[in-house]
Amino acid sequence: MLKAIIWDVDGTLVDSEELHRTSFNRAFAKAGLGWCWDRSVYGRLLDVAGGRERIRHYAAMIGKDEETLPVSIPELHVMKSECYRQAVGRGELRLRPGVGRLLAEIRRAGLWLAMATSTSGTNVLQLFRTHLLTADHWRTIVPGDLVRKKKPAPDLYLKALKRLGLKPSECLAVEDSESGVAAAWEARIPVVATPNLYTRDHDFHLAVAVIDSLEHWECASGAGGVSVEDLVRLHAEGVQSSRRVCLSCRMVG
Ligand code: XBP
Ligand code: MG
Repeated sequence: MLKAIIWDVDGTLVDSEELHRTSFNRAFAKAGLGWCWDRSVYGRLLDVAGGRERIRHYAAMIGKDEETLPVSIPELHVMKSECYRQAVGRGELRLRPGVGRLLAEIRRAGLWLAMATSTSGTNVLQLFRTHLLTADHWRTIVPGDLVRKKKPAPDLYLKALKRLGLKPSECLAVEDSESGVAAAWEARIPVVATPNLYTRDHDFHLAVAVIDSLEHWECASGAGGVSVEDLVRLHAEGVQSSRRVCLSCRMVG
């Protein structure tokens, strides 16, 4: 029986990766680093979960010794996170299409909502402060700064299961990236992938289904938005690998 839906944040609940990218670049400029991540570079760097880890990976990639940087990587990440939260505060972030409606449907159906995200708790709080999401709608929230290993390690999801007091089979995860899907799968939680512009070429073979849009699916035999009933049905079908499911005609793409 499905009892809880565990949501990823960046790229799934909110269309945030572009804002994260520009916030990194603002921090690099402030630090006088002369680094600039364009979309293709950032798309590749998204394989590394966690902003601090991503900066560290990039510095190593371009052969930069951390000691030689004008500011430390933790400081740089603090500067980036401040830029990101200010941008969210200016109203530059949106829920992904269909998310608001689906969250309301899930709550009306009596299912719990939870979050498992690599980003920081402070960034999640900003989503509540700006009323993009409502804090007391969430049974538990596990941010990246509460675990030692971020996605694709299962730690975030295992902590969410422990806090919810549920078995993996009583949950369904929703993720936008390959590392996120792998993290949920490692925790034995059935997971639905909903790619975005940055992750559409990721490998989702571990996902129960790949849904391009939570707001609108369309096929020969119909159209509509992803409903809580669809999620319950996909959960019930359990894990079947690498299929693009059309929610109406069940056609496998
Ligand atoms: C995705 C991430 C995050 C963000 C950047 O998080 O990997 O690191 O890209 O945020 P999610 P921070 O698991 O929600 O998809 O700089 O705060 O890490
Ligand atoms: Mg994500």
